[in-house]
Amino acid sequence: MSETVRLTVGQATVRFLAAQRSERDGVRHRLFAGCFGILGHGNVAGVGQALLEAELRAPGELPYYQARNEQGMVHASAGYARMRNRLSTLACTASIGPGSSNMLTGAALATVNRLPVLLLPSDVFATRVSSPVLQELETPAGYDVTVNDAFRPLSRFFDRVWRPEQLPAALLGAMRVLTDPAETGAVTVALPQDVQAQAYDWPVALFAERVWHVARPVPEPAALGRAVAAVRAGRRPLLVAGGGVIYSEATEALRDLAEATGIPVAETQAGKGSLPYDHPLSVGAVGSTGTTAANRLAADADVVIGVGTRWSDFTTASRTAFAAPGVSFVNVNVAGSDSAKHAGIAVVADARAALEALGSALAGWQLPAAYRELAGRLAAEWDATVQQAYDLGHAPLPAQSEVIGAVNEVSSPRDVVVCAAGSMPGDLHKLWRTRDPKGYHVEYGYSCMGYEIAGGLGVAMAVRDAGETDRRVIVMVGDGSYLMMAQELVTAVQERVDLLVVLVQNHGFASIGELSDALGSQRFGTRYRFRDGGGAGAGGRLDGDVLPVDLAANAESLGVRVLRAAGVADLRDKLAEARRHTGGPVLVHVETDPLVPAPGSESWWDVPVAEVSQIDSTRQARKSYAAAKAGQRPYLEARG
Ligand SMILES: Cc1ncc(C[n+]2csc(CCOP(=O)(O)OP(=O)(O)O)c2C)c(N)n1
Ligand SMILES: [Mg+2]
Repeated sequence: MSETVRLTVGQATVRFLAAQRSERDGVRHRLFAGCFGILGHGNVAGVGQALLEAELRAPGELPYYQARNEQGMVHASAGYARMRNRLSTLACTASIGPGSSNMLTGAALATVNRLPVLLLPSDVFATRVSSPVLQELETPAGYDVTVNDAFRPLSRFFDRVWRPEQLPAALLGAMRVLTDPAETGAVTVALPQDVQAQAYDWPVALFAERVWHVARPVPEPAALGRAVAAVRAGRRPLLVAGGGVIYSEATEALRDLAEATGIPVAETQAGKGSLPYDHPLSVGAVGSTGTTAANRLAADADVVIGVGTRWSDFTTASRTAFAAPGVSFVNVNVAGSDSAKHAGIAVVADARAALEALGSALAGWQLPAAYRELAGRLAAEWDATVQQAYDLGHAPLPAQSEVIGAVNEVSSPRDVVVCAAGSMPGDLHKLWRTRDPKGYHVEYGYSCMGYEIAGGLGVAMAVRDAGETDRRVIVMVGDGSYLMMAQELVTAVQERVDLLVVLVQNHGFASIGELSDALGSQRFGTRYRFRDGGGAGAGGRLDGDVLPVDLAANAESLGVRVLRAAGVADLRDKLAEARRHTGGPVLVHVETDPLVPAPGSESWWDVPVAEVSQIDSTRQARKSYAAAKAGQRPYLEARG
């Protein structure tokens, strides 16, 4: 008989999580830096009790962090995981019912962005003795269906532990998926509330330190050979760096390959920072929110080498960015599904391993100097455009590009800018001068309003845990996103986490307003205005006065230090002051003019316009839409 220890399912889960490690390149990390939670009757006496025992028995082994909203705690965990290149994350315990279903949006975000998070939603009684319990979803056609089944399509692994005996296999399966770079995302282990408190005799070996080796799969020689032949045949190749380059810590290998061959490098949102903005072969953002430098090279490229990218519609400009007849793709990706996109040559491998292998195989081969010079010239032109946008001098309120410029210029090279939704992600993609591989953190897989502050909290916790005292985490958030979810500011106050928030107040949705305008929908429903037309109730339109909200006062009321900036010069001073603030979150509030767009990308994004309409502006927009649509390519040409 092997040695056993008697613990509840909750206690066993917590003890197991504390003992997990990840390892890559010989370096070990705690797989779980802690456990976020909001306690309710579903977990207070189960996982909650277990966290109390852990805190008393071995303080710091799996610290408990109290969140304000379950969605927020999943975002924070995803932000943490991204900052740590997916080698470390947090677990999230939620109560049954709404506590659990509040995590669904966070689960989707983590899975879409391929970021590991462990979700432990509580569930209905396994015994069903007193069903229906509070917050139980009763499905007449099947009593084993609960709200937690909604996690199944959003999770890369899902299990429900109806009996203690099932726990070890569920946990081991969960860890494997969390640490697999191709499969990772939200991992959900649902824990019925009675089972959490149930005791069982566990083998002691379940709780031994366990190391999960994060693989760096090498390319298959034949696949590498096909890729090398395609690159050598290219006259105008372009490399597109995605998030995989950063997670794999492949930025040096990328730079070496670019410098040796002269292939210019463009970046997706997740891949921004793969090269410093001023590297001679960096042409910056590509696609719908790209630079004219990257987009002009993309339009003429004959071979496109994607490394660690999912080829989202923003990257391909809805399949219009790569316009040369016969353009072909080489896809380096650790996930087979991504490597097969656009009928490309698939190289299923870790980004760093593949870039190093490509570098060796292409040794001695390089493009003519003229192509390098073209890339450099286009990049310099774009950089001048960026400087103009930084220095616009728009009055009376500044343009958003000036705010981005001020934040960029006041920040230090290792600072991390965090954003997710609104007009800022696109503007940052175009305009932010990234100087460090981890300096740019824009969540644009799910582009989830409300990620900014919660995700930024996770990033700042990761920076703190890594002892990186030379970095500040700067969250850029719009008023719409702030109103969607700002409450994790209180968690930052509680944990004394240094977080610098720049709140850009433009009284509504500048992004969707501009999009609406371009699509003939006249900015309908995108401004935060009183309903006009007299009195309460329907009848009038939302075109009255600006609403009297004061988000700076709101932040102050949560215990945040707040600085109000008036104009760009004052903003610089306030940002410099805010950067010096430590011991908790600080917020700089600035108003901008929502009607000043960022410089154009010479690109497109497919958002369908009404095919029939009584409104002239819509009919006009439909005509332009049809014309742009004609440029769309299927990217289906077969390759040897
Ligand atoms: C949760 C969620 N709901 C809706 C959207 C669609 N959406 C994208 S941007 C945006 C407006 C964002 O407003 P704000 O944060 O003020 O930024 P601004 O557009 O003014 O820059 C909306 C509604 C979204 N991305 N996420
Ligand atoms: Mg706004």
